[in-house]
Amino acid sequence: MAAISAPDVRIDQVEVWAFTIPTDAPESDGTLEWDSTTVVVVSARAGDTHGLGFTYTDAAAAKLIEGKLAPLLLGRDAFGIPEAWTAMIHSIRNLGRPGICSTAIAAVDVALWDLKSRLLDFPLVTLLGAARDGVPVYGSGGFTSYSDRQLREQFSGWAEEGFRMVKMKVGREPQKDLARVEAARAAVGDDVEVFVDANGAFHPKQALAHAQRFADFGVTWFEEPVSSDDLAGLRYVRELAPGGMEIAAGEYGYDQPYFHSMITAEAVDVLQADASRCAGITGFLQVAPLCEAASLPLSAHTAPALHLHPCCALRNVRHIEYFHDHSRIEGMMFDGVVAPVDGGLRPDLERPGLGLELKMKDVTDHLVYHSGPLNGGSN
Ligand code: SMN
Ligand code: MG
Repeated sequence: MAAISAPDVRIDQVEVWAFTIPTDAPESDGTLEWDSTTVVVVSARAGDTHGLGFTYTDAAAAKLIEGKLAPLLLGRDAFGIPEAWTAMIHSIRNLGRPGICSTAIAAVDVALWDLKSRLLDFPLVTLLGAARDGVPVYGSGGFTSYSDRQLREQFSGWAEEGFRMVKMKVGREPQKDLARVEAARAAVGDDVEVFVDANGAFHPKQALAHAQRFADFGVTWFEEPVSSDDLAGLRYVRELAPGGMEIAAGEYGYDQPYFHSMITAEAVDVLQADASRCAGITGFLQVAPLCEAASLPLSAHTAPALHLHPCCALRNVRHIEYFHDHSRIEGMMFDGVVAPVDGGLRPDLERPGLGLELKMKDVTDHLVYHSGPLNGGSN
């Protein structure tokens, strides 16, 4: 029997950029304010083919990729993603797995998946194996810094575009939350689900009291009602929250043990994971079976253009968060980003990989770091 062997294709160049993009308005949630978002973009090249990856993080991740991860990749088999991923995870042992290191690995891992599918001329979902042809999205914004008018305009706009779910921030000024949720409900009507995200702003009993009042406006999703570090508090709110209101968390998960702990603590009804944080598509794909084993749905946190293909390869993804900042930035930075239709996203199967190309000239003013082409060393 003839053995099937992969062609010998080696990664021969890596390049890294960081862009810092100002928000289009002041933004805050229950526990943080921000005025810009930094995107780190990686290109991994093998001969004439390049793969593109990105993550939302600090520019320090770009430096880390240049100094620590790129030298590990150069000369390596472009088809051997698990081997490259394992080497990257090993290399940051003494720096700490959560945080910037995992976001840096994420950007590289996404570039490697994109490269592999481009080398084979497949859309990434086809390489992974499609489980579905699209994924519902929920519009996410409703920042605590928004006036009622901004909130209503954003939410009614999404409802008119066909979104069936929208998420708003709560918890900064708790005394204003009920009126804000009431305004949100009025803006979207009765047929659109309203989600709230407190980003850990409440204490457990305070969260529970809010959950009961939010239920009067039909809120069906309460994200991070208390700090995600307080698994017992999350569980308390989950168990006592009104029927029909799901408790969600998981956005600060960088590795499998984190997600496993959240699941075994019975802290959530829906687990969230973010491939741009949990070491890329490779890490994200490892979360789905944990959820399956616990009969929990998985929801992709932010970065819609990054999550679309992997989510179409998974049966148990409930939805993808269509986060205002990221949908705006991805449209600005990349050609090939698909727009939501009828409240969902479908990958463009005419394009290989993730289907994205960097529109460098549109973002060059926001460049804060560039490694230049890296092709030294070999493995
Ligand atoms: C969030 C926090 C930080 C960055 C992006 C999004 C937020 C969410 O908690 O879930 O939308
Ligand atoms: Mg959140």
